[in-house]
Amino acid sequence: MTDAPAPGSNEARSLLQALYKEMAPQHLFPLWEVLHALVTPKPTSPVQPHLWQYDAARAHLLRAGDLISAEQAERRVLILENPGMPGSSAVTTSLYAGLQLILPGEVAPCHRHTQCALRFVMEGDGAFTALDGEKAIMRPFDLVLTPNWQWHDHGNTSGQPMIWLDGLDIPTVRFYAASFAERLPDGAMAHPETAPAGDTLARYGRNLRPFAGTTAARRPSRLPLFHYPYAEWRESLAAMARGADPDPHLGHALEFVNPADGGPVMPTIAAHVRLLPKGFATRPRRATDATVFVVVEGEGRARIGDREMTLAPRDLFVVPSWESLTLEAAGDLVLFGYSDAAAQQKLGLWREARE
Ligand code: GTQ
Repeated sequence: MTDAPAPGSNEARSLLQALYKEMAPQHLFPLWEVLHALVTPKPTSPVQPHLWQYDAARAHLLRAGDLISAEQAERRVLILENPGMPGSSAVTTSLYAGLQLILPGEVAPCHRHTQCALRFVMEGDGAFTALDGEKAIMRPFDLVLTPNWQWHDHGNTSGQPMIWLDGLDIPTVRFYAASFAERLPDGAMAHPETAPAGDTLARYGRNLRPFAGTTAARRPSRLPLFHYPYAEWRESLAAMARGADPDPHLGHALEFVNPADGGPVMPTIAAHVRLLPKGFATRPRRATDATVFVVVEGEGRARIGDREMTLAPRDLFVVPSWESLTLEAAGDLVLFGYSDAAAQQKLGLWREARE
């Protein structure tokens, strides 16, 4: 210690390099070499803005449909992988997105897992997701939830192919190393029916709920509702748009809520819809929740940082954390979006900035 060189001198620097080399085999590393990359003054993200044109993705998915059955695949899905995170199967650092195809007559076998999932219907009408043995009949642009550890199977008893967007928190669960998954015992494909389709919507979806502790309280009390039909959310947006000016940063926006607590739809995932009237352009806004969007209706443009994208119906795009987003509606533009805001808000991390 006594004959140590002056800190910052060339001699000290070269001794430090020698120290790093000696420590490395014991898995010890100096924080001061990496601190500024670890604790950054603002978010840095590998996630890149990206747009997937629906028609191109759909063509590939239908080809896969000729080559592998839903049963063989367990889930026949094309992953929307972020170009900034090759090999990750992730669309953002915390979320996954995929397009799932079920052909007429097929079933995707029943399973459950610790990942939370949402389904947003892209095309087709009349297939189902069954949650703990209750079917939700899926119509275009319906939102259906499969919260963690609840049994779910999908099937298509309609006459047309059915495609929906799967949004899951797979990267989040991977981060916590908390993935568990299982199939129904004895190779069973479908969960036995526990309630008629629409039962949960009737009991919990109309500002009503069964008395706690009674036999009528069938669903988990902390997250009862799992089907948010397009016909309902679209009507709410239309009524809003008739009655008031759009918010300058969001347009007319509504978040899907869990009726049990008024919070986001699942512990890790928040979802919303918005309507931008024809000719409206938002002011730039950024937020820490990277968001996956689906164009439900209309045409327009998105500017994400310095990237410009043309939006057409059913296209999908991703906005990274803390990139500024501006949207312009050429005709009435309706978007669905999901993000990890639900998790970030619980952790005290979520921020936004409006210009
Ligand atoms: O339907 O349960 O896209 O478990 C990825 C993993 C869908 C599903 C996906 C899954 C599912």
